[in-house]
Amino acid sequence: MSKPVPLSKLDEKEFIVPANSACQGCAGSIVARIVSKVIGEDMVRQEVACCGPAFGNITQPVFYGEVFEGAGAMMTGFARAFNRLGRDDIRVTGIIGDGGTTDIGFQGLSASAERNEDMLWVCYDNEAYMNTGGQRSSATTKFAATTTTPVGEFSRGKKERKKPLPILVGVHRVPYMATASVAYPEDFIGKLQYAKPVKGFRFIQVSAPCPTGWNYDPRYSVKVAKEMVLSGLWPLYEVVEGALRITYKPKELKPVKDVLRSQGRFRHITDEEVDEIQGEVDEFWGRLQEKDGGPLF
Ligand SMILES: Cc1ncc(C[n+]2csc(CCOP(=O)(O)OP(=O)(O)O)c2C)c(N)n1
Repeated sequence: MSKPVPLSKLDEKEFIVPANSACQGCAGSIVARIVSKVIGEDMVRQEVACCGPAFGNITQPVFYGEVFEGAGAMMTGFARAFNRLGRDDIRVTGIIGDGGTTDIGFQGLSASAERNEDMLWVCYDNEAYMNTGGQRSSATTKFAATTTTPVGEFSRGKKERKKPLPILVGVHRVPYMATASVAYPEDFIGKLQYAKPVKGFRFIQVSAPCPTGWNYDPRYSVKVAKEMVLSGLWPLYEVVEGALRITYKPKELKPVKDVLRSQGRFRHITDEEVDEIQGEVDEFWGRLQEKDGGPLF
């Protein structure tokens, strides 16, 4: 089980180069910075055609997969090759967007998880295809306005619910699965440190708000991420060998209404639509609490 690790315990060495082409307030770059500091010199990372190559100006070796759907296959190949060379010290680590994870990369993710390949897959979840202009993904929250689900006479934003990817990965019974948030770096660092030496498939999905796609002031990325955790829109939990544990329990969940309306992508939603999301959040949080400390299924 992971334990939160204070920021002060983090290695001072930086791998991410300050000058990069991230948008202002990019939370994905916070993810890349933390992952590279925790995994350190031993990291060889996988990127695909996400925003990652723009914000992840990292000085560790990278193998960049042009093939957007190919992260799982590429990481499998590299993990096995390093293993064959006796280089078990090298951590094959993906820093991959939600489109490259929950949609286009899903078959490779599931196949790698099923084969328990030796890799750490970190999904920075900005809830859309941001690199190509903010199109919806299966990780987009219901009712969000995106460039392919605009709000207008015939559309109320995204029609479908967010895909429950952490649970889907968890049911593969992989050695480690967790959710994390850029607003809770100590929890995130603890999870990375726990996952780092584990052999086999490890997965962390990190909430990484995107001011460009979500339409809020870039200075508030961490605040937005924090409110999502405090409202239950983004619960923090982990599944270790099939056992679930909530890693941060707000005393009482904040109502989702103000949290949603502070993001431009939800500015249009009606009270009924807010109630629908609130109902789903309450139901999921209830289920997590029931399962806390026991098996995921
Ligand atoms: C098979 C395939 N489909 C579509 C694209 C076009 N494409 C490149 S980047 C991208 C969006 C990536 O979204 P995501 O994985 O969520 O990462 P983000 O851009 O948000 O960092 C898309 C659709 C592609 N390169 N390959």
